[in-house]
Amino acid sequence: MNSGTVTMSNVLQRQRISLDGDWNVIVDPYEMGYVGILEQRNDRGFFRDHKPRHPGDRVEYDFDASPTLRVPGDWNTQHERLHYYEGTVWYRRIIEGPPEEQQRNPPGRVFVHVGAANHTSRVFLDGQELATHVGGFGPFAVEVTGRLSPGAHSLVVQVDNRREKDRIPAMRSDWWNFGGLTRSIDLVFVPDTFLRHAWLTMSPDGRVVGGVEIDGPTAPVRLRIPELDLDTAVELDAKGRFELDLEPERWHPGAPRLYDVHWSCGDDRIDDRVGFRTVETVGERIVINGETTFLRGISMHAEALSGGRRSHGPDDAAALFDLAEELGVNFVRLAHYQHDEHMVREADRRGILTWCELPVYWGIAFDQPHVLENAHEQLDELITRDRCRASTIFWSMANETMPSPERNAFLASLAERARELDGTRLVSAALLTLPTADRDHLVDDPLGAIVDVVAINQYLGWYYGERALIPSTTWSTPFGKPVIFTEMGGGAKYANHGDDGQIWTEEFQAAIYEAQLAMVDANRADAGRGPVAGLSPWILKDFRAPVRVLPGIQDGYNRKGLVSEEGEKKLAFDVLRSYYDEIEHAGRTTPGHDRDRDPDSDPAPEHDQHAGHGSEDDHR
Ligand code: GCB
Repeated sequence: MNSGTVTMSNVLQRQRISLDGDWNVIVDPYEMGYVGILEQRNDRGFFRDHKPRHPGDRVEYDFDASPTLRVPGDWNTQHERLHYYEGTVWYRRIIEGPPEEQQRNPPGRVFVHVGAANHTSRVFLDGQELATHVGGFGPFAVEVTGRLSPGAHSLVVQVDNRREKDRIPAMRSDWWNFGGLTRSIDLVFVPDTFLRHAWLTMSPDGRVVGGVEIDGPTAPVRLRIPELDLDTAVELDAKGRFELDLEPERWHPGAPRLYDVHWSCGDDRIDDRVGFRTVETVGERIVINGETTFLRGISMHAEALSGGRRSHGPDDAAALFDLAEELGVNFVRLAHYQHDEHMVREADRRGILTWCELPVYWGIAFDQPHVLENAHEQLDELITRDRCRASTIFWSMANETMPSPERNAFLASLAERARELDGTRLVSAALLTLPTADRDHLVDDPLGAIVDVVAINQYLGWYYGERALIPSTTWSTPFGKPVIFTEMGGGAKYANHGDDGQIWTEEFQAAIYEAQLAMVDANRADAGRGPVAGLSPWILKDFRAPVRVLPGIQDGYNRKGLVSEEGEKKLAFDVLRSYYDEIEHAGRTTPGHDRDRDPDSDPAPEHDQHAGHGSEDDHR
């Protein structure tokens, strides 16, 4: 699992030198580049970045003469011959030391920070192996303090995206296994003592709570929020947590109030923008800042709006959110793995709620202790990075995992850890549902007892179920918790028109949405009609998936997008937009909006929770 790496939050706010740009690369499908560090074989050991010392010196690689790949970026869409490549690529960049920032007095500390490298990577500086990181979507940092003396230094990162049974995700996923240094990489400069983590958020009861983790000789921590007249020494408990007596204006979906927040600890300074809101469940409703909130959502992959490449950075984030906003959402599901930090920061600025997810997806080796260990590492990276973002209301542990004692224990352990790291947000996981003969679905996956919200993926009208019966379908759980449909939808090729009985047409897809939205409406928790507290249909945009092979229709793309891979809108986009528009405007006057009610004394509206559910056999 990970070694030599640390987590570090607020990196975007820190003094950095970007290492983005062109890196020389060696593609190494047969794993020739890694030999034991003690084996002095300069012909291999690509991490040594060796140059021939004399005319007869045999060195069978040469980074200087090797091609380049852009960082950040996936390799699959940069070179035709790497389109389907799964294996190792060695990245090399020369850094001139010491960077100006390091010439300060005192010099402080330097880290290499990697936004994401899919899937497993090793970091080497001047031929020395410094760290291994496992997990393709989590950020990590490697300390290089004292190693960047004057002159040129070779930074090498080995990135390997093979699918393995004991990786997370494992052997199969319905998305492209983009390899590479897919997010930004930076040198980060901090003083000897610095705040590795510093976060503030609001607990469900409206208290402002937070925590810090100090790295280096300890020093007092101060916090300033000028707009709230706060300038205080922070009193930490034994776990580094604290509470403040503050009543900030609330950050609200659609009205995102953010405050300038300034941290200091010794010589360290961090400036952040932070919002405060409460989120809780009350019976089958999701309540934000005391108001029942119906989640008008959409699911997204981290794929750019054009070109079918892995998305990264602020521009891609802005483009994806522009489109989601056009749809009228107040919520996005960032599926199926940890997205770029720019996404949740953009969501904070726009007032859009987010669901953040781990890639614990299909076929995970739940019985292997080292897999659980890595899931914990990935969870820690996600939560420590984003627990200061008001937009984030869900930590999702998994997607579509089959109940078994090992899986239940694995996910229960993740839920416990998530609540330990951040007890202020909702914990969930998207559950698989399968066809039933009955129109009344009971979802009784034992995980329902652990999560705060029962998230259901269902494909009525697409993989199963008669479209005409969808509107009269009901949903219930034995858990008395909110239900959200984290997936629903169907495929259509953009500009393929026909009647709504013709599969792959825009009309067919739009008709599924019509039927599904009628069902959602008839089961809405905020209107007292059932347990459904929101939805995030599958999916905003057509996305690359090697498992989607139908020629002329799929051609390597999952076609369930509301827009094509180039952002062209299909008919279903408007169907969903109209529904969201309608409920947003109706919502202002529904009795579900209840800022003044006391949630504790206000049970969920009555409905026939267990009526006529199917047999055990209907569910897996
Ligand atoms: C699912 C998965 C998602 C797939 C989708 C589909 O249930 O969670 O990753 O892409 O269905 O299109 O089949």
